[in-house]
Amino acid sequence: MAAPEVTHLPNLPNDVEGLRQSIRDAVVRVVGEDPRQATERDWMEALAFAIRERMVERRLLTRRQFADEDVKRVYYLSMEYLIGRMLEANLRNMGILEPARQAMADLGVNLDTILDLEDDAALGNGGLGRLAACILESLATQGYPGYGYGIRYEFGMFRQEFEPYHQVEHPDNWLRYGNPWEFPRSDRKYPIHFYGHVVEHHHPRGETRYTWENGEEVLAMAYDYPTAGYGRRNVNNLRLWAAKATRDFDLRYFNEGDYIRAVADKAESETISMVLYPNDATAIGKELRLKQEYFFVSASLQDILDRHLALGYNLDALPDKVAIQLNDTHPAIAVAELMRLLVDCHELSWDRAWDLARRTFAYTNHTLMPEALETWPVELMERVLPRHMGIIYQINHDFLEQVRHRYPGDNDRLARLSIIDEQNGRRVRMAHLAVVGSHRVNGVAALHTQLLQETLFEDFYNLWPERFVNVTNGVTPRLWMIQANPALTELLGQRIGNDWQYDLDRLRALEPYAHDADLQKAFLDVKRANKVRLANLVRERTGVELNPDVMFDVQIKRIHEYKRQLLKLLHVVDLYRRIRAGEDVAPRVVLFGGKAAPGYARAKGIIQVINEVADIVNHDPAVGDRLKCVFFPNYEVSSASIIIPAADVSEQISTAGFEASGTGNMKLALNGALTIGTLDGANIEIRDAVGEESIFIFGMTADEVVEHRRNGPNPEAILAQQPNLAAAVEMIESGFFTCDDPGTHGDLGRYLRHEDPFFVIADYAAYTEACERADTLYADRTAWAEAAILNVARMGYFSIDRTVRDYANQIWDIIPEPVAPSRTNGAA
Ligand code: GPW
Repeated sequence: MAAPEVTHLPNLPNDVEGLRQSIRDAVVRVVGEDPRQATERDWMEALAFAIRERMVERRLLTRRQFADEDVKRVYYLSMEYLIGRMLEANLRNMGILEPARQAMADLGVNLDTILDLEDDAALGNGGLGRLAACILESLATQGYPGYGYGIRYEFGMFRQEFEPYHQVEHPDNWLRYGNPWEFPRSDRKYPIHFYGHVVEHHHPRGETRYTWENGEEVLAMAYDYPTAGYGRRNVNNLRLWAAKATRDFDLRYFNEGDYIRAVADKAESETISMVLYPNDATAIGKELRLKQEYFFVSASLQDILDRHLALGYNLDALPDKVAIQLNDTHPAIAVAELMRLLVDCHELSWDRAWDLARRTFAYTNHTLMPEALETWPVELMERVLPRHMGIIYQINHDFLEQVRHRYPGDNDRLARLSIIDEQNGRRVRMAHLAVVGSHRVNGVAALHTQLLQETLFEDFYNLWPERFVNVTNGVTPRLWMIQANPALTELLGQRIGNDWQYDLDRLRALEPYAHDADLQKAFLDVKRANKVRLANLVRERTGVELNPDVMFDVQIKRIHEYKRQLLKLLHVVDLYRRIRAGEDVAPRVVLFGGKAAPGYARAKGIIQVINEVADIVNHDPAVGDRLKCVFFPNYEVSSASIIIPAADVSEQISTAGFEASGTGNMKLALNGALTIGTLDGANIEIRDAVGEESIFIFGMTADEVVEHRRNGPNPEAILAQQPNLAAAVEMIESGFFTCDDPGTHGDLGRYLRHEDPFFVIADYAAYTEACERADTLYADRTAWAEAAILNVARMGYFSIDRTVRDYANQIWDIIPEPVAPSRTNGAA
């Protein structure tokens, strides 16, 4: 037992006076500046340091308690965490936002100015990465022992600029001022092996053993980000890995005197964690990507096993003490890596290891789209990860034996189920590896899980129906309501108290007041104030002036053909043409936001044409306030939290069957926007929750889309029957909006007339009809307010806290462990 002096934790004060002292000291001791000369950025850094020392203290208390209580832990493995800014979130979740505001004011600094200086931590592309960030926040808030593992990319999601219409990508150098939130752990390093070859060692009695020899090694070094729960003392940890060269590199060429080559090689080996691939829902297929995946998976599993053993458990207890969630197939190589660690390094028998691995892993699927499904050429896998290729063959062999036994003679089924795709030049199907190696597989919305069972994983579902479960996505109300929408938060507090902050279902208490005229007025006032706030930001970023009394119609998400930004754009062009023709149309502001993957030409073309249309529409004096179109540049988490509370209408118009869930749909509806949407992803569950009166559903269902495709779609025939739509398409292809590059819009016309792979043309009439229903309701302010209030009141189900409880109960088998107000420390 260590002396009390050694086990003591500092227990820093959280009142205004205590904070002020910490901040003032940090300017000198950490930033190294004279408080008399400190800049705003110096104060920001000092404040961050004052918070982080309080966070780490609670982190240690949390860890002590988890160790004392022998808890089961969950580890979330994700290539992406789309966190956004951390300062305000950490202040709020630590419960010191208001004292810190006061302390800063005492020091002569305005907190809001400081908050705006911070760069987003954008270590993700979109929905998948943001979901991971929400899940970590909820794990901490609910007191679950849950940890994130990922990559500390030096460069996150690129910064988007328009020059002037097309997207240009700039590197996101988010670490250029250093990062006060991270704790570099140079004592936590693991070797990661690539290339080389495998040597077999035959034993007369017992199993053949394998060693992986030669090749290259790089080190994975841990950087820890404490993650605070809201309204609790629990602080969990997100551990991100950075690549560091081994000492090997120092020795390799220095002896031969090739100093420059040695340093260059060293730098090259550290590129593994340099940059996030900016592709959303598309497999990348590059060797460096495979190395990134293996790099962070191997480091995380080595760390997990080290902790497990250090806590005194034996390996047979692994599934009882550890759950590992694979966020899509990006970390699916973990199945083979855990087998390697257990069999080759810890010398377990194959069968014992397999039983442990399968009971430990679970896999979340986030898409059905074939281009997003990762498969690696066998030849590449063999070269980069030779031992893993051997392990995958063994897993596949055992698995197919089982299938043969169950379905004798069914060779087609064997080929369909095999982890190796023999059709397309031999590739490893990572989704199959993940399903075979997990005890649970989940989709992220009811429709998505159903389609997984009926299509992509049909054969697996027939084999193991009990393995498949649904866990519908959710969003954290701390960021997406309390932080993003303080005005509505305040109003809710006045009307129904603050319990909803911990239990979002309690928003239902608002229902009885939906037709209360005072509440309706207050609700509309809040929305208008949020629209003014957004209009100010839009003016600053784009120069476009928006009228806050007009409907704000918002489509914010990655640019993808299946998400159908073109459907919204056709509507804009249609309205514009009709306004010019003297027709009276309901006024609206249409706001787009989102990035295109740099190599996705069609998506970049969509951005360009939207910008070109916007430029013409916004400068046409015949239009005035009746139509404005804005492409908000560099849409990211921090701008989302200004845009979402200001939306009247939420566009969720993907072709049915393609959006696994969506989570923007949830954030917007929670903030009182009414959804115009297809019966896709979680839109269906949102409709079931909010009721038909608070949502505008339109278009083909997933079944009808399949049927429509089978019948051979004919967009030209539809255009011939719809003069408004035809006129809009003609206006675009005629070059009316062409500003930059003549001819590009002709190509877009051909695309819509002859390809239209996501049925924009076929759904257009139904879509505009839904928009008109929204216009009619919007014109009746009382009816709109009532529908919007009911919408908010009924969104409780879409809290990430419910999502996380579903994972905890159905998949992880873990329970909350709230940290008791100071035990070990004797603090208040
Ligand atoms: F393709 N999603 C995403 F499934 O944001 F891997 N990026 C991705 O690479 C993939 C999925 C992947 C999204 C889904 O498109 C969206 O529908 C879902 O709400 C979100 O993941 C979170 O589940």
